[in-house]
Amino acid sequence: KVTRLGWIRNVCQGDDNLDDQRLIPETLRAEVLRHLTYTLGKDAPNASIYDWRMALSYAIRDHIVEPWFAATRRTWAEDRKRVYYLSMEFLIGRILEDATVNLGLRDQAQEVMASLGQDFSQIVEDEPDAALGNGGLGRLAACFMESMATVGCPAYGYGIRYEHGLFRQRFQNGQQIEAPEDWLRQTHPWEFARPESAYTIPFKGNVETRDGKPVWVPGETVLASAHDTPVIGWQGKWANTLRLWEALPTQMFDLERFNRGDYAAAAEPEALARTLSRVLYPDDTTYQGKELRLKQEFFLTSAALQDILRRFKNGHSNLRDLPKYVAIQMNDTHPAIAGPELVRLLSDENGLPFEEAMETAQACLGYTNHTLLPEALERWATFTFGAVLPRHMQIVEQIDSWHRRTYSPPHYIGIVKHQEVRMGELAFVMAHKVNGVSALHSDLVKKNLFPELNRLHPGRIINQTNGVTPRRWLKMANRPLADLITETIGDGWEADLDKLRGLEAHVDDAAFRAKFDKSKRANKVALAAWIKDHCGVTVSPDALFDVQVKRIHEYKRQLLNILQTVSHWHAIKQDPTANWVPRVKIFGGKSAPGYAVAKEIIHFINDVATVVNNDPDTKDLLKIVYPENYNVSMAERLIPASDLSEQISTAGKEASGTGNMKFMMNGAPTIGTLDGANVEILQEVGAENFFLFGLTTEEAMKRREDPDQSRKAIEASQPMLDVLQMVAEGRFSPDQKDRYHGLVHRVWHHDYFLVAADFDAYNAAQAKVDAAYADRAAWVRMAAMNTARSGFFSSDRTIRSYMSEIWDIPAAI
Ligand code: T68
Repeated sequence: KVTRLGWIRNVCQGDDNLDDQRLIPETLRAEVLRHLTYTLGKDAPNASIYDWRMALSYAIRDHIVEPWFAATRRTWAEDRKRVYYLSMEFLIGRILEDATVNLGLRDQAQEVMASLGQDFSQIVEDEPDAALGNGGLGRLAACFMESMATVGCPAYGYGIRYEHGLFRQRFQNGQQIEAPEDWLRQTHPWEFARPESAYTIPFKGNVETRDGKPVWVPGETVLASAHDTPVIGWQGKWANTLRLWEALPTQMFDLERFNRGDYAAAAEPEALARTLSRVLYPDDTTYQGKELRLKQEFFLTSAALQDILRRFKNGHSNLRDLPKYVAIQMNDTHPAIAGPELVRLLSDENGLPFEEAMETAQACLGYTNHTLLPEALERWATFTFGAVLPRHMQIVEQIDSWHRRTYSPPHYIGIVKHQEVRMGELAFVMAHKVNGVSALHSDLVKKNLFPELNRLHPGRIINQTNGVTPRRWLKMANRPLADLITETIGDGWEADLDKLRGLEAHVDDAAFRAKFDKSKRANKVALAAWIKDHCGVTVSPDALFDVQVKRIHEYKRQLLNILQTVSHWHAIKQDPTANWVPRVKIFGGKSAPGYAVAKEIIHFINDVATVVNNDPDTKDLLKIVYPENYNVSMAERLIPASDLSEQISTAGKEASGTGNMKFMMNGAPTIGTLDGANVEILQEVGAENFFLFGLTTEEAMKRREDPDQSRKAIEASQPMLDVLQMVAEGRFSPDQKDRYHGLVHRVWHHDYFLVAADFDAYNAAQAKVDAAYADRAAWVRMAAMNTARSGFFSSDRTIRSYMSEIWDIPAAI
């Protein structure tokens, strides 16, 4: 029998022979009971599911702390370079089960809780999602944190500890209603508050000149106070820190006003300061020039940079050495104020000359671009920027003229242009590497987004294709398939996903295929029960589960999907006795609260679902479900149960996509366009295992040149004409027949995202899917090939590539 610390020590020393050193369940049981009793002050007979979850979480957290200390000590001892990942979003989801999986304690945890009369899966589901992000960008940051811990890359994630994460979505008469999310109402057991690590963040005021030097005299200050969550990697060999900042007032409250009886005014400074970390902005891929958002961005960035410099100085004195020990990655332009802020800290506060500060900052900074959509590119009015950050406004001007002086661009490239600060250009100029997130996207970043800057700085733009962590998205979310993989090719694939190629040797073995099919069916049966429970719709696990889950956006074309669904429904009704493949169409996703067109699409999908699901003619052949409040934990349930992955964005618009990779790993072939990382998925899996359709990026651009393109496409397609006519007639809105006239009008006349142009091709691809699904052996083979060839999309591969090509950090593991 090995003690807990002894076990952890063995793991830390790289002893992989865990089997005979497993923590014995009696120890874990005692630890859970100890926390229940002494940390929570609860007696077992009176403990609620919440109490048990907290007790188990604390017990599991204890096991993370040892490797966490070990990793931190080793980083200090070896004086290693660290990565600092700056992101306004970390879309983490639940932590408990993921932590037990990575520690190799999942089965023990289940056993122990059963011995205490508790159901482990219920406890897991009691945990609220940490939803500190909107979508792909935030989830990527979370996958990267897990992969950095897995590959042993010393790293800190820096973000904001939003009191309210992404809103909760409900449907009322088919329409999206937003309600505040409240994950911190219950104690969050995974974090350690670090009130001793706090920094003053200045805002506003003005810049004075003293002794010929600029001095920023702020008009307001708030305090950034740290909360640390350890992030444990696979097998607990390494752990890093996610440090989230909470905004607090620098003065608690105004005692004088309080004593005068003016209680509301007395509490004002506190309320004002706290608004900075109150709520996550729910807009993805659109941008609004709100002052509070700029303040949030500076709050995160300044706190992070002050923390980074403090840690650096604790062991080093020459600030010019900063790039040897510090790599700072900007997750999109949201923390792009890091450029001028680092220059300010190095020059104003530490006395480096401007040009040296510039060089040092650049050598530390990297910038990841996640979008080409013009409406998502951050630009701040110089008026707002200068009022909130007066010193930074001066530094930005200085950077702009330095850049022009140093590189003499043939064309005028302004960071400040038309009275706006352009954050993309700023981030580009301040970074030594700029990366896109898929091969296609990185090409477009060079050609379309920053063509001039790319000519001026050849080699600065590189590609880093996204990835996802296979621990959460396969090992944890899909136990039946994970177990089959281990049974078939042995273990070790979790941290070396290319090993999945070993499955290819088995795809022609009928016995293997039967097991593969059985694992998928188990997930579908579980999902069908959940759908019955949550949506009240009965679906058959024998139907094809066709899934599109992601934020609702015109460019992602949920509208194309639902219009094709209408067409399919109509076709079944025309010929009810034909050999139709039963389908379940599953949608999931939120719209930005102010995005009216996206909200209308949600309403429309729900209206179509109501009609179709109540139609006796198509009863066993077509169902549409749209569960409310899609989030990370719902994704973990839906993706493993999917047969078909919908990745149908207009070519040239989806930077990468990461859901596409999760579906592939879980054995769901893609129906998709040549967009984002779909291109690389197609390349890896082979055209015979992918349902490709639609215009290419170039063709799409060309097509838009014809102002009449959508009308022509519609008039050339009888199915499209039929569908639009049904919608316009009010077939799906009998209570308000003209409800979707606007929607139909837009498809006819303002179809920028080319729904009409791609409709027939999509329809044909869906018919191919039906035919393929009907041939069971061939279908399962195709599904298995998707899993087998998904190794490239592990975020471990992505992180190793960032380490060598951007951060210049060698791997420890
Ligand atoms: C996504 N971007 C891309 N943005 O759309 C997706 N934006 O193609 C890509 O796979 C993913 O990033 C990871 O690279 C987003 O998710 C946002 O969420 C966002 C949030 C705030 C402001 C702007």
